[in-house]
Amino acid sequence: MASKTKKAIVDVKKQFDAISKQFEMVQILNEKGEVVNPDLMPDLTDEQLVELMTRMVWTRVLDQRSISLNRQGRLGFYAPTAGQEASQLASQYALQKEDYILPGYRDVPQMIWHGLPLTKAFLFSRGHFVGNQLPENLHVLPPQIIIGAQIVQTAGVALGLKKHKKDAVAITYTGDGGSSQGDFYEGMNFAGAFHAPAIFVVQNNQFAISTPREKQTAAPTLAQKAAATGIVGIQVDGMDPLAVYAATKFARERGVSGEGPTLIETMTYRYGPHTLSGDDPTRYRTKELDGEWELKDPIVRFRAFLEGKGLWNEEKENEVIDRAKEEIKQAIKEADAIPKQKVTDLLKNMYEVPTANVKEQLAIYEAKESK
Ligand SMILES: Cc1ncc(C[n+]2csc(CCOP(=O)(O)OP(=O)(O)O)c2C)c(N)n1
Ligand SMILES: [Mg+2]
Repeated sequence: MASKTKKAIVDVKKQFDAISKQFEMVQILNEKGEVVNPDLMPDLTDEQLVELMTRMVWTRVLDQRSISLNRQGRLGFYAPTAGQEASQLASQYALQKEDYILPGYRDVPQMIWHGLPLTKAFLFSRGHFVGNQLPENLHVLPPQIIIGAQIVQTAGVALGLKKHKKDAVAITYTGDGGSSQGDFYEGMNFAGAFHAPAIFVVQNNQFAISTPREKQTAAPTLAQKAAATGIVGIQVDGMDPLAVYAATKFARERGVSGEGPTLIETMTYRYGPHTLSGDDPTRYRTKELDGEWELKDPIVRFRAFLEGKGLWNEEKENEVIDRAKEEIKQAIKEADAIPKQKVTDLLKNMYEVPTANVKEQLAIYEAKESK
């Protein structure tokens, strides 16, 4: 029932409109590869622009090859990444080596470009413990499977960086679905309260498995979820590598200069299924929707932009594709050469000091494996 007061206690439309206005999507490069927001153009050199494109093309090949290898039974868990290259790689490109990445299961490409050997990525996919033994100087954590858990962990890592006076940030990635989790708010709230140098990237690929973004939350944008915890929120075109790079660079600078955390919502799309474990996107997405997003493709628009500057051509792209295929072949070979995981390997990796029952099981499996 409408109340009988002379004036509404709040102008609902005005409030919602005012909020929406503040979180309008930032774009620098449009779908045709034209610069539409020159004031925000990041100061990347020609070499850096080419490097970013190279990484995106290389990673698209990795995605295609990973899907084939999975179907041949040569890889295990795999969450496709095609469509999300700008969101994933342009944000990582704005980081420094000393920054920590706390990835989700779809974020293996950022780990690779931060320095994870590809062989390790393949071993992770196979569930092999060596895949989670990360090089000491590599500032990444293993991919998080529990939705949203990495947000809380990122708040902690970022606070640690601040307390140790490091010139670095902790960046984490989650999905649109992840932004509906309790951990998401807790982590952002904590990081906000302590002005911790954290960057929360919400890769809004429009679906949490089969659940559309609209059914996840009543909030018109995910970026505005930052406001309630007193942190800055930005929505960017996640298919635009320049916008993603500029937003992440801005967030990093804020973080290291003590201004606190930033939330970046990247508007993106995954072309493939959720994972390769039986998901069928044709049951919850239309061809029309897929088609709309394919027109926004990050590689297509960046290619057009770079070709316009005389920095890219078909020959260059083919070289990158061939190199990627060769490096992938080599890394799979190396992964195949690692001895198969034994039950005792798993048990030995449970605790630094095994508990009594783990010791007991170790003895049983050592006996079995020695036969
Ligand atoms: C706490 C928790 N609940 C449920 C799941 C099962 N689950 C795995 S992926 C997923 C959807 C996540 O969607 P989103 O955050 O949008 O990320 P995307 O896969 O689209 O990148 C769910 C519900 C889980 N892994 N963890
Ligand atoms: Mg999603």
